Amino acid sequence: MKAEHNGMRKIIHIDMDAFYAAVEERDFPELKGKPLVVGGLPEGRGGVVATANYEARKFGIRSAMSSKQAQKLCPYAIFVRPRFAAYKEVSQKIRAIFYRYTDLVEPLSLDEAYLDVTEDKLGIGSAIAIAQQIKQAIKDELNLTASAGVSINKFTAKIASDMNKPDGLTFIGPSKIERFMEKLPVEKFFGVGKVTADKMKKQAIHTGKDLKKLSEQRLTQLFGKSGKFFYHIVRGIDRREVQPNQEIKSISSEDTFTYDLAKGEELNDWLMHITKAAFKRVLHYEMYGRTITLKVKFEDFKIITRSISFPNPIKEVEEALEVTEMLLSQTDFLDKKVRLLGVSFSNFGEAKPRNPTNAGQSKLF
Ligand code: DCP
Ligand code: MG
Repeated sequence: MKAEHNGMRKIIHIDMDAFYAAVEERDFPELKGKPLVVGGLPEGRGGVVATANYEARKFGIRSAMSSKQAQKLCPYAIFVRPRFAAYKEVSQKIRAIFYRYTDLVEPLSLDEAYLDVTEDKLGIGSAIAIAQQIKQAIKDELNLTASAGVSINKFTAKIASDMNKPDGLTFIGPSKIERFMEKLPVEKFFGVGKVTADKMKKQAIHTGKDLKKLSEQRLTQLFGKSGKFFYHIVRGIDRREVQPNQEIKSISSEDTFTYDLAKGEELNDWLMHITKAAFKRVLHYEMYGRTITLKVKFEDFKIITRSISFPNPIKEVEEALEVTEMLLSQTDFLDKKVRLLGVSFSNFGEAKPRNPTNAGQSKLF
């Protein structure tokens, strides 16, 4: 058992404000104060909005909306393409700030993380003070703003961080938590999508207060495993722990075929397709491995893997395609057909020399 203070944890949820857009405004100050959309350009087909700054949101522009619709809502909005490398760099820097206070950091995305500061590294003690310091460091060192939620569990910390955006700091303490949950509309509950929300409304469940009237058994009956979670969460109980950074060890893609394939042309086409899909992920994460592994599952369900490592990371898709083709051609099929092919990239060591656990100790930026 980990030491806990009266069993009460101190959890912070941090979420950057209008993240991609804020980085663009910071790096290109001429964009400041104008409605800004980061995402596909409206003239390009199928473009979607990744995010919009708060000026653009006034017009109703939201993430995941088509760029076309966004342009209709605000014809004067400025559209810029995302610069993932820049966002990733900021993300690493905010994480380095978090690690100054605790190693229990669970990133949820580039701009969002849970921190367990029940026992903080600097002995500050107050989770609110830590959240303030983190926000200040993000402002001073990165010229960006974040919103923080402070509470005794992940669920309420996350809800809290969203309550006073942008640049907010919201504390939901233990004495307020149950009343807070009673007022909360069911849509805001973790795991409640549109379907579940509709189902709840049919049962006259609109808020936490309504949920609280139902027994654990009834909730489980209605909503399965989530029902149990709802029963506890509405009473302010969420025991999910902050899971420290699960480092990505490999990036892969695989496909099971609808019918088994023999060695030959079609298999090579699939291999090319799967290699490209895996490499697309590599580009997304910008994590270049030095090892490529080919996985082959045969019709008798036997799995073999073949890999090859290089002194330098694989940075080009052509290189990856050449390697996987070679690995496949060297594989002995023993006359068996193939059910599945997979390609993975690993061994990111060289590409990521920075160690996040000590990155926060000194001023890196
Ligand atoms: N994002 C995306 N596509 C989505 C949602 C988000 O590409 N459908 C990207 C762009 C966002 C970033 O992820 O900047 C973070 O997502 P958030 O939901 O935290 O949104 P923002 O940080 O942009 O705004 P907010 O101030 O509401 O947190
Ligand atoms: Mg955000």
